[in-house]
Amino acid sequence: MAKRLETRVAIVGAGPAGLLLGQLLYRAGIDNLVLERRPMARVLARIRAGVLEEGTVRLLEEAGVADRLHREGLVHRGIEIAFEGERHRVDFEALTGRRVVVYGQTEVTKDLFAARQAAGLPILDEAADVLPVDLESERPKVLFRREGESCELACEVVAGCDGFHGVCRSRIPAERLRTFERIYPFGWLGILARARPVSEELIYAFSERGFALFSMRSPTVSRLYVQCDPNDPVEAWPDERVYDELAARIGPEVAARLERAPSIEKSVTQMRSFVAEPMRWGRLVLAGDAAHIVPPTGAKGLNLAAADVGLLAPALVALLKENDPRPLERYSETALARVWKAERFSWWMTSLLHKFPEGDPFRDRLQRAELDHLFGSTAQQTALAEQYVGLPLARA
Ligand code: RFL
Ligand code: PHB
Repeated sequence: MAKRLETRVAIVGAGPAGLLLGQLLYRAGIDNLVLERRPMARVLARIRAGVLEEGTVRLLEEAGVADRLHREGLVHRGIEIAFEGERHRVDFEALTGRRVVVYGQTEVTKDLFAARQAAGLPILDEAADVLPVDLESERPKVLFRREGESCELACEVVAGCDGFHGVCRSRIPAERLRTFERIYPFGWLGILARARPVSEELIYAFSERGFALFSMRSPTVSRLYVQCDPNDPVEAWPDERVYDELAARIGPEVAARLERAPSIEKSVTQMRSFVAEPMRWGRLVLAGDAAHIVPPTGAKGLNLAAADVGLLAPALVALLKENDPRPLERYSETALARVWKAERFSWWMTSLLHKFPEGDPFRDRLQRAELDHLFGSTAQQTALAEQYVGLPLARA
């Protein structure tokens, strides 16, 4: 006999998408339950994104979890792009009147988790064999196993916030699901280190040796990335090699300020673009990485997840409190229109700033021309800036 549980919205995944959705629904008075495959301590320790758009910050405010973000987040008014020893600033504030905030996804997740705990709302972590069923009915269920018990969670909507490797997307019948994918021939090796950032702003560097990114988490913690082979094991990148590459790719002036502190985290990320359509099927909705992936160059992944949730939460409120299914019926189309623009931007930033290993001289010349054009053109810089700070959030 399975243990029976009940809620209005079953949220699969306790990443930023799932936790933010849970918090927005809770504040709207809608009961929800979060199921997570990993131990929560593991989820809370992940080091990922670092840049928040203003729209993401607004959603975190709406969710009531922005106090620490306002205290500790670093407001950034622009970025620098380095090429052949020269740095060019893209001034977001002058070009768009807007800014971004540097505040780690790890901290966002911690803040959301703390708020959920303070409200006494459930997260069932270490949930195994999670399987949403009956998604075409108005009473779907999520089956799972936990602490040796079979469980059955009855609900009205299943929110698939279970990331790229989750189970929810695969519950859309293959003949209804269309996917689009591009895998890039490189990855990012990222380290976190207790070292003062080399600059107050992020520096994206392109060089013949490949891409490098100088980011941060605080005035005393640096987050640094170098383009690498996507199959490189982290062991191939001892700290000395990482720092040597960072230095070689940025040039001597900035390299002189690089503090070679031991890394406290190190990982390799494969670069991928991916979109699944549609983002709703029956009473299953997808949000965040469960529906789409971008390469991290444009800092869009977490922000896209938040934008989906910003659209989804009011659509679920309309359905579950006002009995109006129309915003939810429009959710997929509305979300995808914005998703594809962020996909295009992330692909463009990635293509602009990485060394493509195939050795296509025509492509290489175009890339240089594009960088040269960007540095000399206010119009092109404005296009970059307005997408980096974030396109307007849609309403369903
Ligand atoms: P997550 O964070 O992957 O969370 C999904 C959760 O679902 C759980 N799960 C399951 N639970 C139950 N049953 C199952 N069958 C399950 N399968 C999976 C997982 O354990 C997990 O806890 O997805 P979410 O919430 O959609 O959030 C998306 C973001 O995490 C992601 O887009 C960003 O991290 C991407 N990203 C960046 N985004 C930005 O906006 N700005 C950045 O600067 C940025 N930098 C980055 C990044 C991602 C990176 N990596 C490592 C992929 C830099 C890096 C290096
Ligand atoms: C980060 O700080 O982790 C970061 C910043 C900007 C990006 C990607 C990652 O484009």
